[in-house]
Amino acid sequence: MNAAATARAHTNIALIKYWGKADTKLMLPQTSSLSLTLDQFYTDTSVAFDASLTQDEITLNGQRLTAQAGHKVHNFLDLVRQRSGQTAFARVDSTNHVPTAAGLASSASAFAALAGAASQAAGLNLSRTDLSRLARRGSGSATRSIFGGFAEWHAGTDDHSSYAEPFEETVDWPIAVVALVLDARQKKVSSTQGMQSSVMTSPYYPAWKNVVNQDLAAIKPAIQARDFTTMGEILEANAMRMHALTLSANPPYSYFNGETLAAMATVQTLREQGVACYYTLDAGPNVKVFCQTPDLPVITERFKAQFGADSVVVAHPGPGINLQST
Ligand code: 2P0
Repeated sequence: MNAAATARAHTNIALIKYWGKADTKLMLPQTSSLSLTLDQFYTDTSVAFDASLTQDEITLNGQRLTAQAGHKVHNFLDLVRQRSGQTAFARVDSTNHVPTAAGLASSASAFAALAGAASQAAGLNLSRTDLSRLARRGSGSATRSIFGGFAEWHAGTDDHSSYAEPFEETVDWPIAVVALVLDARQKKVSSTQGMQSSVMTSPYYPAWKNVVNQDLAAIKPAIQARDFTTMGEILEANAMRMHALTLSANPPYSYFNGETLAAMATVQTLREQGVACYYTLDAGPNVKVFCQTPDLPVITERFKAQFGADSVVVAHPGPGINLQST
């Protein structure tokens, strides 16, 4: 049995969003979702179980985490220990390769990499589907980061039926995502809190569940047909419908700031000028713009002029998880 392993997992951006849990313990979502894994943003994690340790030792970006800061990782390791019979504590060393202070979501790549490295180190040898189920217990969006390219997370109804699978793992389509770093500060309302509030209090939540089913059914053939316009229209509408769940919650909240709105207006202007591009946003103010690679120069120039060169990061479709026993 290998007691140590490393994994690299990339983050992903949802085209059809996950916003709400049906089961907070098992991390079952209210709806299915669909994402694109990105090459520029990833997490490298090594895990070593060591019988001489008296507690889990967790290091993130070179800094040792306190027990409080590391409790999600510790709970996740407990799950791996339960399943594998491994009883030792672990040394976890994790590095996020996200452009400096990008304020982009890292829990997807972090928990996908942790699921891979911890399960491998504990000798579990999981299939990618089982890895996806396990990653889900750490963070919902991590479910999809096991796979490269476009991945769909099937909501399911229990631990077994809730997992992601590739929709198109090798994306032979010259598309890109321009990430605009508008505010790198930590968000005020965490995703977990925000989505729970939307589920419990937004009168629009039942409508959202229907919208997701319709948007998923419509975007999949658009991706397969390489119909960029239809894909873009659906992903942009889906993101705005998700954000309508924040504004319609009680109390209302929002992840937008003034620059978010300015960036969205620029995307609309670019489209009026004939450049096909569409925006999406997660639980924060940073806008991500889907486009086709021939249009990258005009789009990146425009945003660099508006927000500064350091605020513009270009990503392409990325690979699935990479595991190594050490
Ligand atoms: C997504 N987001 O589909 C959605 C869209 C943000 C907006 O999944 O509570 O870190 O750990 O399951 O996965 C971000 O939330 O939340 C997210 P938990 P997670 O990508």
